[in-house]
Amino acid sequence: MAKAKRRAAGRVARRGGSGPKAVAPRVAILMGSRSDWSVMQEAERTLEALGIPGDARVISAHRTPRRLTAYLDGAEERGIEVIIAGAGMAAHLAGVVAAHTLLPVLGVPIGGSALNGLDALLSTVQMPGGIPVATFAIGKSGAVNAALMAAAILARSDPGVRERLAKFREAQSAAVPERPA
Ligand code: RP5
Repeated sequence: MAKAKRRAAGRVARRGGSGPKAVAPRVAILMGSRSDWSVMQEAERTLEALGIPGDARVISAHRTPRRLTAYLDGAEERGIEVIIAGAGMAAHLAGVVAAHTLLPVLGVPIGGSALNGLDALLSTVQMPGGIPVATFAIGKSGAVNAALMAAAILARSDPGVRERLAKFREAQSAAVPERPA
């Protein structure tokens, strides 16, 4: 489906309404557990700041495998363009998601485990050749950067997102003081 048509078709998909805020999500924010939300919320907040509708879901590769395949079936047709997947411990979520889709998958390792997220980092980043997962920093920095990368991907074909991303960078630079005190 053409991009403009897809967006128009999905405009009522979110919140099931037809009001001005009912916009089809373009970025999926998946997480292996509700306990990941405090980290993954940073991805949602960052996307919101850039005016990009996200769709946050708890989907576990091992606890809810059917939910995973059901969500990914037709995700592209529903208007999803990028998938962010965050998980902790033996974090196979991003890899399994990537195996089910041709959409770009951005992996966020979640910390808080006995190994402080090193387990999740290695599980996410060490994909064997053939199924790529772009992997970000452990925790909130990774969630923010995954959202910014999603925006950069969308910005290639969306001048509005590109402009908002440029403004975000400008504001970020302006907020850095020249002197420490
Ligand atoms: C992973 O196991 C989740 O992504 C989470 O980070 C971790 C622990 O999950 P809970 O036991 O807190 O649900 O699958």
